[in-house]
Amino acid sequence: MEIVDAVVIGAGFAGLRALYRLRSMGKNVAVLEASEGVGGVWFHNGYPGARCDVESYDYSYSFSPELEQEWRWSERYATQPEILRYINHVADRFDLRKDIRFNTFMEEARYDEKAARWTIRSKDGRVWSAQYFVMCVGQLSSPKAPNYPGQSEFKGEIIHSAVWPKNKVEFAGKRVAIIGTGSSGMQMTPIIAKEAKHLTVFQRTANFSIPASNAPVSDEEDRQVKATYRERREQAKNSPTGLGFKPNKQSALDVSQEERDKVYEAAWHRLGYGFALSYFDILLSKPANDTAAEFICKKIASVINDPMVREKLVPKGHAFAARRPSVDSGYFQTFNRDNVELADLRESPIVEFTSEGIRTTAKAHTFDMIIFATGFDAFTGSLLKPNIVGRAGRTLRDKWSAGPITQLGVSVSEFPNMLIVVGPGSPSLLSNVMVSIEEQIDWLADLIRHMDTHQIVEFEAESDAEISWVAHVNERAKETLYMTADSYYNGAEVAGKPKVFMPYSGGVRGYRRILQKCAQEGYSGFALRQQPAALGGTSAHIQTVQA
Ligand code: N01
Repeated sequence: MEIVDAVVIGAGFAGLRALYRLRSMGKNVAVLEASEGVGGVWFHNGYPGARCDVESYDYSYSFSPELEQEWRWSERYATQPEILRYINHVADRFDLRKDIRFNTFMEEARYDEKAARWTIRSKDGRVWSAQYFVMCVGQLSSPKAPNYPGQSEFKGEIIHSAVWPKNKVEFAGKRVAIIGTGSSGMQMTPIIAKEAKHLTVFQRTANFSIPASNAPVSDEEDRQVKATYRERREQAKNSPTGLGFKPNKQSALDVSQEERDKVYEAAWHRLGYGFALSYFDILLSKPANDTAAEFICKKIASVINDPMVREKLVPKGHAFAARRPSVDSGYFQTFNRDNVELADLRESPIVEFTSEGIRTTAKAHTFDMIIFATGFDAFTGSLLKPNIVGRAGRTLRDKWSAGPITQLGVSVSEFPNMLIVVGPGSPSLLSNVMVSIEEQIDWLADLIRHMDTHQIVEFEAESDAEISWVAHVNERAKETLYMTADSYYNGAEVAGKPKVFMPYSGGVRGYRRILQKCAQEGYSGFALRQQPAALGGTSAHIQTVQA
């Protein structure tokens, strides 16, 4: 058994940041990572065209000014290989690998109530004992794939976008199918279309998308960003989504159509995902949203030649950004190519896979390769995969059977000394996740320092506090249009999953204030004990003023 202060699960952006921060506090940390490399979702999602939809300079760590200055991003939106190079550079530069146990899948974590420690077991039988158990497993890390009748009969290759092979996948001369038109499907479509003999894209829901307007980063831009990086970071931290866009305080309904179209036109060419912030009420009011949706639909329609294909590709039936919109590079234009076909799954669902391909209610398609771009069991998938056992044998699966319950998105009652980074109940996927990761980890580190200072051995979310937090998360979600559409934000992506809103929609700035207030109040909503509760310890709140 390896005895450490903290076990961190996952060596993606969150896991490495947690390791760096805890180690700098003198903690002995072991990071358990299921794969053989760092990067998390960026390690696995190596499909062609994979790139970030947050600008490179903002989708990067802010904790080291030296790192900020020495790293040179080559494009406005970095590709997956460049992001993977970056995170590998971080791992090497800060000598993080020595504390990462690769090829180590955490199968079980069990809380020892008397010792106030977690016992963590890997699939291959190794054991760790730690005071703190930190889940940095990501929100989009548990891929989901359909299971159609006859799937195992297919003679060709089946690949999932989120488990992309490390060797180069050849498309030349092949008849390829892509199932799924979320960000992954939309990003890979234009690239595969250029190489493949024939490409069929199976669409269930037509998705909104904004052009990426990607471009190389010039030396002058790089110099400008680096000269003002601190201000840029502050702006990101203080923006609603962590993306740095200044919110427009105007309503979309308070301006003339002419003025609105000008604003939308500018946003269309520059903002990507930030288009949703063109007016403050786009995600709050359906009539305001309709103005944005109408503009986007016209733009999409204008680049598709075939009227029948156009009709199918133009999004309908859900509000813009109520489901995660994509940021694409020529997705819609790709359907003007002779070798590309759109298969509408609402009109003609898949009946079965055959040895030759896919049979829908309309026709039998022949393929050499089928790609599932069907997404993830989001937010809770990876948190519920291992068997996590808290107080009195209570499992997290059982506790969350009706949906995730957390105190501030970071902690769960009955699971003392367990911390979750960018999980459900926090801004997570509704924010620039890098801002959220750094913010939460710094807060968790301060909590641990507070515990050390005051000889506290056990913290635990209070049950009343987490009930209030879940109610608050739901109240904030009800103010928005998020619950008007089925999406992975609300558990609709997996059949049978509880239909509850997962992330916190109150914005990163509002969320940070709540975290800060909690800390200033001596971690209100948490029991802090100098003896484990199992040995009679009671909560001892010691108020501090955070720097
Ligand atoms: O997954 P998705 P994704 N039969 O869930 C369809 C991030 N990301 O991997 O919409 C047929 O969005 C499903 O159809 P429907 C980003 O946050 C970021 O594309 O449910 N189709 C949908 O079209 C993104 O939001 C980047 O009707 C099925 C698609 O598969 C998130 O990851 C790049 C199906 C799944 O879309 C997930 O994106 C890539 C079935 N049985 C991803 N099941 C960046 O740029 C599902 N679908 C940073």
